[in-house]
Amino acid sequence: MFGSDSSKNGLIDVSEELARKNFSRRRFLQFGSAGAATLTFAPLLSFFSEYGEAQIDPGVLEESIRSTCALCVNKCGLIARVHDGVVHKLDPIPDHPKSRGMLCARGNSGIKVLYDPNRLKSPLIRTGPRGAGQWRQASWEEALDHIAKNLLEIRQKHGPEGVMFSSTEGFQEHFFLSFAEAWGSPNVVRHPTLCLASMINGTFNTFGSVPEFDFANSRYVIMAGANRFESLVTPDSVDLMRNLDGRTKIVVLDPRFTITASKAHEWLPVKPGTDLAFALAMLHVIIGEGRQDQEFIDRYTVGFEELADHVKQYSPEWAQSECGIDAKRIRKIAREFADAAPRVVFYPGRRSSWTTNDTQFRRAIAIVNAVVGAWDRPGASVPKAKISIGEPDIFPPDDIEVARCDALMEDFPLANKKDGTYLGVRDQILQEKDNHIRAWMIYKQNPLHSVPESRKTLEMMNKLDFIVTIDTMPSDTAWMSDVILPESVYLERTDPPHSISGAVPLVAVRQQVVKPRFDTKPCLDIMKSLAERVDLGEYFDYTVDDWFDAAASTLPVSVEELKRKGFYTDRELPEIGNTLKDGFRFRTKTGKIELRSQRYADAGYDPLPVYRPQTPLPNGKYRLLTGRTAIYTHSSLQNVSWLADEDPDGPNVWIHPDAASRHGVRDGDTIGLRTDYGEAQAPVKITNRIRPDSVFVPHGFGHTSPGLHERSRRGARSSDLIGTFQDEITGNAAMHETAVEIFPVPGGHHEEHIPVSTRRVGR
Ligand SMILES: Nc1nc2c(c(=O)[nH]1)N[C@H]1C(S)=C(S)[C@@H](COP(=O)(O)OP(=O)(O)OC[C@H]3O[C@@H](n4cnc5c(=O)[nH]c(N)nc54)[C@H](O)[C@@H]3O)O[C@H]1N2
Ligand SMILES: Nc1nc2c(c(=O)[nH]1)N[C@H]1C(S)=C(S)[C@@H](COP(=O)(O)OP(=O)(O)OC[C@H]3O[C@@H](n4cnc5c(=O)[nH]c(N)nc54)[C@H](O)[C@@H]3O)O[C@H]1N2
Ligand code: SF4
Ligand SMILES: [Mo]
Repeated sequence: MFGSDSSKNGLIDVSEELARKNFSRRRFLQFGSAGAATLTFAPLLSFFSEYGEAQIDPGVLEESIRSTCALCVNKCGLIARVHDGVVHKLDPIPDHPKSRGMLCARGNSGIKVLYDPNRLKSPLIRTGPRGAGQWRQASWEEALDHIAKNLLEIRQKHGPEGVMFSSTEGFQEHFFLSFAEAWGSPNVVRHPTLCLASMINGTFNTFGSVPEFDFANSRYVIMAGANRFESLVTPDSVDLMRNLDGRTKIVVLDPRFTITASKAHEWLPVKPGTDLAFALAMLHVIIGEGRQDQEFIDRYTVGFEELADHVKQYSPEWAQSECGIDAKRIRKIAREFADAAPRVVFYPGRRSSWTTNDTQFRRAIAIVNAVVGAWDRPGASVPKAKISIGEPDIFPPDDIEVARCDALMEDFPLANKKDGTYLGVRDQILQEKDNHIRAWMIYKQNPLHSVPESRKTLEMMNKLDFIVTIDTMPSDTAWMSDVILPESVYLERTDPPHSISGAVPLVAVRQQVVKPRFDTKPCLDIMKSLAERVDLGEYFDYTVDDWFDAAASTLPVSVEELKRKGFYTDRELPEIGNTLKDGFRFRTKTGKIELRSQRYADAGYDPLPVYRPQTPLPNGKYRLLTGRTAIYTHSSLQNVSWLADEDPDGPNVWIHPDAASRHGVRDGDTIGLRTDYGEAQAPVKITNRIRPDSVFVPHGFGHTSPGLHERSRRGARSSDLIGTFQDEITGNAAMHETAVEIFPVPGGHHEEHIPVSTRRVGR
C-alpha cells in the first residue's frame, strides 16, 4: 500500500484497451480529430465509453514533472514520468512534507484516471427527460451560453439566491466559490458537514485551533474509529506506519477489526456510537486518581473544577455497560495514557459524521489530551502553522445582503456559516420553505452518493429547474443533471499554488503533466467564460500564472524553482511550544484552553460533554456503519480497473457469522438490505472482524450511471440506505444512526462459492 513502485505501466495499459478495440497504438495516435468528428453521430453511450476520439499530444512537455496528487483530500507530492506525451509512471516526491515519500495505491493508479475510457470528453446538454441519458455533445460556447441564459432567467425571477452552489475542496474550488460570491448567492454548501465539521468544532472550541500530531515522538496513541491504515490521511498515516516499531503503543476502538486495528496492540470492539462513554470514563480515572498534569492545567486551561465534578458520574463500570469495553481495560488504558503523557495522542478522528452527539465526543477527546498536558509538546498534538502567500489583486465582490435559505445561524449558531449544512439546505428545498432556489451548480461533488438518503436528494433535484455538474466522470449526479461540463483531470491542469497548513506547512504546486486529452477545461477557465456571459467578467481578471507570480512574490523562491521542486516549505521539523510561551492567547473565548467551553455555554449547549445513549436498535436490526477502504476515494475511483482488480473485498457488505446463520446466508451471496429510508442489494462478506450487532456497508459502490463501467455499479449505494440525522451542534450528517435489516434475496445464493479474494471483475 505504501510502496513507491508502480509495476504497471500506463502505456501498456492504454495499448491493452486499444488492442481490444482493434486499434494499434500508432493508429490510435493518428486517429486524432477525425475520430471526434465521426463520434458526433455515434450512439448515445459513445460519449462515455469510446476511445476513438482520444488524442494524446505527442509533444513531450518534460521527462519528469513534479505535481500534486488530487485523487483524495491529501495533496501528496508526485513525480510524473512522461514520454512522448504519455504518462508512464507516477512516483512520490521523496522529501515532500505532506506525503513523506508515499504515493498510495490510488495515487499510483492516477494514470488510469487520465486514460479512463469512460471519462467525460466534451460538454453535454440533456435532450430527453432528466436521467434518461439522452445527451447532445455541445461546444463550450453553446453549453456556456445555454447555462448563462438559464441562470439569468432564474436571477430575474428569483434573485441571485435562486442559484445554489455546492462543492468539495480542491485547488480549483476557489474559482467556483468566487463565481458564487460574485453572482451574489448566499446559498453555498460545501462538504464539511458530510465529513469533519464536528471534529473541527469540538477541537477548535477547546484549543482554539485544530492540531496535527508529532507521531514520530509519541509513545501512546488512541485511535477511535480513525482507520489510518486504510482511510489515509497524510502525514498521519505515514508517520504512524513508521512508528510501528514497538516503542509506541496503539489502541484502536472500532466496531470492525480494520487494518489499523490489526496493527495495533489492542483492539476494542466498541459498541457503535458509544465512544463518548469511554472518553468520559478515562477522564474519571485520570482525574479521580490524580494523574492529570496539574501544572499544565493551572497555567493554560479554564474549567478544571467543573470538569472534575462533572466526570465523577462516569465510572469505568458505568462506561462498560454503555460501550461494551471492560471496566478494567478502560482503567488500565487511562492510567497508561496518563503515565506516558505528554508524549501521547488521543486522535480526534477525521470523518466525524457518526452520531447526533458527535461534536461532544470530539470535545471529550480534546479534553483528555488537555488534562494530561499533551498539547504543543513533543509526541503530542501540535498546532499547525501556515505559510502566507500572495494572491492577485481581485476586484472585490459586493457583500451578499440576502440571507441564507437555511436558518443556519438560528439552528446551528456555532456552525461554519460559509460551508452551510448540507442536510439543512436540502430540507429547506424539500419543504418548500424557500421557493427561491431553482438551480443547482455542482462542482467536484457527487451528492447522490455523499449525502445520506439519496431518495431525498433525487426528490430535491426533481424540484429544481436547472442543474449543472462539473465533473471528470459521468457520475450518478452528473447523469441526473441538465448540463455536464467536463473538467480536465489533475494531470492535465495547472492549478493555483496552495498554502497547506500543518505541523510542517507547505506551499503545494499542481502543474500540467500532459495536455488535455479531450475537449475539457480547468475550472478557472470554465468559471471565467461563464462569468463573462453573465456580466461578471471583471471578477475573473487574472490567469493561473498571475496566481503563481503573486505567490512567488512573497516567497524566497521563484516560480520556476517552485515548479521544479513541486513544493515549498520553510522548515524541516515542526516548531513546538509556541502556544505555551508567556502571553500566548488561545483563540477561544477566554484565551485559554477551555475544558469548559464558554462558546458552548453562550450558545445554550452543554459546556462540558454530556453522555447521551444512542437510540436502541429495534429487534432484529443492525447498526449500519459506513466508511471507506484503502483503494477508493468515496464514490470516486471504483471505475479504475487497476484498483478494482486488486481489491479483495470489493463492494462486499460485512456481516458477522451469527447474523449470517440467523438469516441463512453464505459468504459471497447477494443479500438484501432494508432501512426506513431505502433498499439495496449487495454481495456479503461473512467475517468475525465485525461486531455481531453491526453491518458495514463500504461507501462508493452501487453507482447507477450507465456512463460508468459495470464494475462501478456492483454492490449497494450506501446513501440509498442511510437516513437523515444531524449532529446537534454543527449540523453535520450523522451517518451511523440508521438501523438496517438484512435478508436473503431470491437467486442471491450462489451454490458455487468463489473465495472473495480470488474473484475478479473484468477490465
Ligand atoms: N455513506 C457515506 N457517505 C459519505 C461518506 C461515507 O463514508 N459514507 N464520507 C463523507 C466524506 S468524509 C466526504 S469528504 C464526502 C465526500 O463527498 P464527495 O465530495 O461527493 O466525494 P466523491 O464521492 O469522491 O465525489 C467526488 C466527485 O468529483 C469528481 N471529481 C474527481 N476529480 C475531479 C476533478 O478534478 N474535477 C472535477 N470537477 N470533478 C472531479 C468525481 O468524479 C466524483 O464524481 O462524502 C461523505 N459522505
Ligand atoms: N483510502 C481512502 N483514504 C481516505 C479517503 C478515501 O475516500 N479513501 N477519504 C479521506 C477523507 S475525506 C476522510 S474524511 C478520511 C476519513 O477517515 P476515517 O474517519 O478514518 O474513515 P472512515 O472509513 O469513514 O471511518 C473510520 C472507521 O470508523 C469506524 N466506526 C464506525 N462507527 C464507529 C463508532 O461508533 N466508534 C468507533 N470507534 N469507530 C466507528 C468504522 O468501522 C471505520 O473503520 O479519509 C481520508 N482518506
Ligand atoms: S493519499 Fe493517495 S490518493 Fe490521496 S493524495 Fe495521497 S497519493 Fe493521492
Ligand atoms: Mo471527508
